[in-house]
Amino acid sequence: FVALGKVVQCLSNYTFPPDFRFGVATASYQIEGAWNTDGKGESIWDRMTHQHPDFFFNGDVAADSYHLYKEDVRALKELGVGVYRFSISWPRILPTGDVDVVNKLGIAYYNNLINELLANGIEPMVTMYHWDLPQALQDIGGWPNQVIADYFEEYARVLFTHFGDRVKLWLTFNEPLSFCAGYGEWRAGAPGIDAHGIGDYMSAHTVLHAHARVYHLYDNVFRKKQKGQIGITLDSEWADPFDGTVESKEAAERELQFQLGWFAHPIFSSEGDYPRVMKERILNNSLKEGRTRSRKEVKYVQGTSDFFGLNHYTTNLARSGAVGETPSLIRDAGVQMILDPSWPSSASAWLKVVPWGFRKLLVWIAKEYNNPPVYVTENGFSDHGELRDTNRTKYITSYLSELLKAIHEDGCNVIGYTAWSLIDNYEWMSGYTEKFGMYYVNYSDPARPRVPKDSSRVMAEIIRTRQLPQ
Ligand code: BGP
Repeated sequence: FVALGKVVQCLSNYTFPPDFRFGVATASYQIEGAWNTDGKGESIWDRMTHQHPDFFFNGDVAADSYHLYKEDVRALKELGVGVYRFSISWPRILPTGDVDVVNKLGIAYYNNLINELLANGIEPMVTMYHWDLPQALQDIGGWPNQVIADYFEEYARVLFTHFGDRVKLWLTFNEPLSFCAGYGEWRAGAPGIDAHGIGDYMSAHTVLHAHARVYHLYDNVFRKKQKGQIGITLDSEWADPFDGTVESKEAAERELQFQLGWFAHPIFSSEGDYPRVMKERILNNSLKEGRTRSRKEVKYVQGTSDFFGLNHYTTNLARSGAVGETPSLIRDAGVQMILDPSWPSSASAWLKVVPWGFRKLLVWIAKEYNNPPVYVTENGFSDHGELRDTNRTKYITSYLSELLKAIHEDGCNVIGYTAWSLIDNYEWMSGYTEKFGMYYVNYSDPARPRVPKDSSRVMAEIIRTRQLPQ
């Protein structure tokens, strides 16, 4: 540890506030495996990875956490985390997406995991939806179809009923920007359909409504007794102006509104609804073909989050310019995003190490949304699986250093941090080639032991001392 301490320099020596929560994060499809075991239904990721010619990898077995969850908890205990963020697989609980069939063995699996966590003094933080939609619901249209909100509410009711006595930290959705884009043309991912145009905008309507439905359900039926908190995890890069021109500054701001404001503005802003700049640019284009939102709907969604979950990894430079030819979110935004070649890289082409962007984003959120409690639900670094993962350590410590400055110098209300990720897992677009884990998993060993990397020891020390290594 001392040797690693020398590698990371100029880190902030502020301490983490006494009630600041530390943890790590995972997601069901990326770690559980057991894709068709014990009555689990098929998800859109099962279907796509099995059928789409571009996908060579899948999560059929993954880290086999369905069987090895006690190994995960052992690693969590070693890290000393207070919180474990994981997601529940909707089709493992409701194989067809519908409450007609509740899979008892699926309920038992999550009960076991939750109980094992609590027995080890670790608080569960549960994401209800981390992208594995039951295929049966995709067959009726998936997220662009507003009826999916009804199903989501009923699914959430099952979760509150079975787990709400012990789970007090809930996230409805992980990164709606990413999975709604799967119905547009920004980023390939399940359902892997050839969609373009307005599918992403229509999905966003459904997702915001579904989120609010679940928030109100909790308020009306469960909150008094269960006393938990409901949030949503949004993702955003920081967009920094490419140069000093007004156009670039406006482009950077526009990019933040299109990435983060799209979902944050309707829920967290005092104004409600989609960001003004978004509406201006798309009202006569894509959104008109989708559905605009009534005033009643805007009110229904506003204020429906007890905290702001944030996934942040990297930064881009933004400048104004035409992107794409067909109507799409990217074309509507009209921003070209550029990576500075001088920024250190990870194993993922999109992930550059730009710690100062993290602080700027936290300050932007504080200003834009009246300083909400922000829970950083993901942040992490990819490599090829080295045990001496010095670069991951540098990434995590330098980003945490900026987070500390945001708290102590900028007054940002950041309340927790769950790093991505506990273990090497199935990464959506790169399978098992890019690794984010603090624990190594040997995927050619059927026992899949969790082996600590150096970064896990540094993380454990940060959690123990509540300070960065000096
Ligand atoms: C986030 C997801 C995570 C995780 C991470 C790494 O967007 O919420 O599930 O996968 O990104 O990205 P990727 O898997 O695309 O490499």
